[in-house]
Parts: sequence; structure tokens; C-alpha cells
Amino acid sequence: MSTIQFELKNSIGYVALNRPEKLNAFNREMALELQDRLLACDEEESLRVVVLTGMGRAFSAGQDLSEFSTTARPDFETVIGETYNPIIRLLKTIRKPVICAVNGIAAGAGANVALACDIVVAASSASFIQAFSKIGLIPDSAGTFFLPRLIGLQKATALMMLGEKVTAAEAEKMGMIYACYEDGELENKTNQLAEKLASMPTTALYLTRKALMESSSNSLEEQLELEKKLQAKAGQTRDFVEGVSSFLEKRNPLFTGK
Ligand code: T3D
Repeated sequence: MSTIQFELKNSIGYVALNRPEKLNAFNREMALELQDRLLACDEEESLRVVVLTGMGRAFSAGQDLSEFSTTARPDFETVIGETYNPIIRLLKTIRKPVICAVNGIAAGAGANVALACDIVVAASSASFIQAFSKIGLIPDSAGTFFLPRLIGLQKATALMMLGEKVTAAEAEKMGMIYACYEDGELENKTNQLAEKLASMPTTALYLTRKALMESSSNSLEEQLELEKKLQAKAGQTRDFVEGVSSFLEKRNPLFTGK
């Protein structure tokens, strides 16, 4: 049984963490399978949006703690270098937008993998916990990068130090996630978002993320130069020609992602 479920439907790649009996906690196998799946999604030309979610009642409880031993120290540098860091890099370099549909609790690395996605939506019964401090660890999986940028340094510091649970509604209010939906609505609303993104100019969406990712470390001058360079690339796409043509011809655009 695969630790990752996958289905490609209507140009949307549905990727589901599949260890429900362990609340989709990441063991090495699942982390490596997720990397392979994201790489395959990047390569698959017909795929224009990725939806990441979890099977069962949780999104992910983070690192599978049963992989740790109480007698031997884990080699975190190797583990993180081979599992979580490549996942976060892939989420930020894949050439398609990634929606995370958080269907239940997202704890530790599970929360931070979710927050690394482009658009994060959650069921109202879902919650987020920076659980690391409870077991004597520091937040990883780029949590210390994304969370303060999303909700500000003060709130991020408190949530990470205290390890408090944040409900999906609170997460939406503080800007941690894009939207919180009623439990029964999550699937429909996620599909609507995914279908919309799948009909948009895929390369422009990818280049938008690229520009945003560099905006917090670039100077204004550097960012202006980057926007100029990336706009030149967007201008080379067939979707740009289609966008302008459809506007001038007063019709809806038919973007192909090319
Ligand atoms: O290099 C590295 O690997 C370091 C990187 C670390 C990154 C991290 O993610 S550190 C943080 C790890 N995660 C946690 O500390 C969270 C641990 N889990 C919990 O605190 C709770 O399970 C939850 C708050 C997530 C959910 O609570 P609840 O009451 O809804 O469920 P439960 O009863 O605690 O869990 C259900 C089952 O899932 C249970 O198994 P059982 O007793 O039915 O056989 C539980 O042991 C299992 N489970 C939950 N989380 C984990 C887990 N098993 C292994 N690892 C887990 N993280």
C-alpha cells in the first residue's frame, strides 16, 4: 500500500498523504514518496495544479516519532537534509501552483509542509500546532521562514514557543491560511479553486511565485530588475498572446499553460 495516493483528473493532480492510522505522520518512506510524486507532477505536462491533502481525520501529525529511539540520538542533519528540506524546495520550485487542503490536524512538520504551499485552505475542524517545542525540538520544514512572514514575528514566536493549537478559523483570521471552509464544503471549494487555477496561465503563476519568494530578501531595485526579467519570460508564452487576443476580441481566454 502506497504512503501517497495520487489521481490525475481534469489537469489537477490530487496528492494525498496516506498513513491515516498514524495521522499521516511522516516516516522516511512517505517523505521520499512525496518527493517522487511532486517531481512527477512537475514533469507531467497535462497537469496544471497540485492539490495536497491527507487521508483520514488528519492532514499530518508531523514526524513519525516512532522512528526515533529513546536510546540513540537521531542524525537530524541527514534526516532533514534527505526528507523535509527537499519537500519544501520542491513545493517552492514546482512549475504549477500547489493548493494545500488541510482536512484535519496539521502538527509539527505537517503544519509547516502545509504552510509552504501556495494557497492553503482548511476545514473548520482542522487545526495547526507548532508542536516542536513540546518534544524539545525547534520548528523545521521552513516554519521559521514562512510563519513570521505570514502572521508577523511576535505571533509566530509565541505560537512556536508555546506550541498552542490554532483553529482553522483563527488561522484564517491571522492570515496564516487563505480560507477556512465548513467541513462538508472543503472538497468542493478546493476543487473550485483548483479548476480555476487549472484554467489560468500556468507559467505566469509559476513566475509570480518566483517573484514573491525573492521579494522579502531583495532590495526594491533588485525586485524591480527581477520583475522585469520574469515579465519578459511571461511575455514569451502563448498564454500571454491568448490573454491579450481574448481581451481585444471580447471573449473568454482559453489558456493552455504553454
Ligand atoms: O529530522 C527529524 O525528523 C526532526 C523533524 C521533526 C519534525 C516534527 O514534525 S517534530 C513534531 C512531531 N509531531 C508531534 O510531536 C505531534 C505528536 N502528536 C500529537 O501531539 C497528537 O497525536 C495530535 C495533537 C497530532 C493529535 O492528537 P489526537 O488526540 O487527535 O490523536 P492521538 O490519539 O494522539 O493519535 C492517534 C494515533 O496516531 C496514535 O496512535 P495509536 O495510539 O492509536 O496507535 C498516535 O500515537 C499516533 N500518532 C500521532 N502523532 C504521531 C503518531 N505516531 C507517530 N508519530 C506522530 N507524530
